[in-house]
Amino acid sequence: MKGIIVFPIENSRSCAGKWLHNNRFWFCPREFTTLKGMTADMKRIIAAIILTMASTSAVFAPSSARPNPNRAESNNTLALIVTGINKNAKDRQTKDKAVADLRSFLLNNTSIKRDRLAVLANSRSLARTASDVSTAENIEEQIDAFATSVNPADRFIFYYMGQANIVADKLRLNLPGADITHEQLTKWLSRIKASSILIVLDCPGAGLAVKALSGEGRIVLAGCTADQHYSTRFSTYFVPALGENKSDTDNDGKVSLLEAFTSASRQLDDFYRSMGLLKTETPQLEDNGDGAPSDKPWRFKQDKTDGAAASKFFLSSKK
Ligand SMILES: [Ca+2]
Ligand SMILES: [Ca+2]
Repeated sequence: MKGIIVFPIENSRSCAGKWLHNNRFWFCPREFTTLKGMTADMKRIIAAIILTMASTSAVFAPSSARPNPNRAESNNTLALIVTGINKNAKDRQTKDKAVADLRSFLLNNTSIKRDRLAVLANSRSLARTASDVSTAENIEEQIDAFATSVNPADRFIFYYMGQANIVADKLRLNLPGADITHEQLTKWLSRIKASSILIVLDCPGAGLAVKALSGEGRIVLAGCTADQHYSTRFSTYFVPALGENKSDTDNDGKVSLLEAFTSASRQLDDFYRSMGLLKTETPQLEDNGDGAPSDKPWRFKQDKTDGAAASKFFLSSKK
């Protein structure tokens, strides 16, 4: 019975320890005896005081029930998907489909709102519907737009799939117009003050950028290592895996980022094995902030390296 208040009549010092206990005021039995001797008017006055205090009992609520001024206002997810130029028609088609599928998944299967999802694609891309061209200027502008609206409790996703190459130890994302280096991207993304950031680079040589992009509260996925320079297929398997029930290997009803990554990695293994090809892409995951990725994060409990944060990161709001 929260809010029952009993009011000491006199000698409050003797009852001081009983004034407030378990968020309630209590009578001191001795003073209760004194109350019996009061006139009717005095009792009415006391009753009025008790009622007034009862109506304001929230004042005495525990601090945990009060609004926390430090609590962030929201925990939305914001996402920027980028795809660059691609001279190989078949590869371009595959990437465009993955971009369209990712956009559709984020809008239909997660809590991401339409105005918090941006897609930037090259002008020939089928994925260009409702998107701007993926120039360096537009990417920086979009990141800055998100940087001004993001709250610390929000999550932010940057997802690049396309072509890239390494020049002078820098990964260059191949975009319409000027390329951008992973250093430029790192600098721009540092403006996003979200407590949880997912960065996916599905492009040749992606592993080179992992160290620079990693950090506290960040999960970085790379489609392949720094030494692998062929076009990657990671998103072809990873994007569908985000929404597939079969990815949910621990049967908790949700697909974690780690489960989707694991499914994509195993399907890639199967693809190269079935085609009799030498595997030219080994996906990497870094989520413990030390800059060194793992290609077997599903072993995080044994290896004590990356995978724990990704196992708790969920995108889909429904199975
Ligand atoms: Ca699961
Ligand atoms: Ca690591």
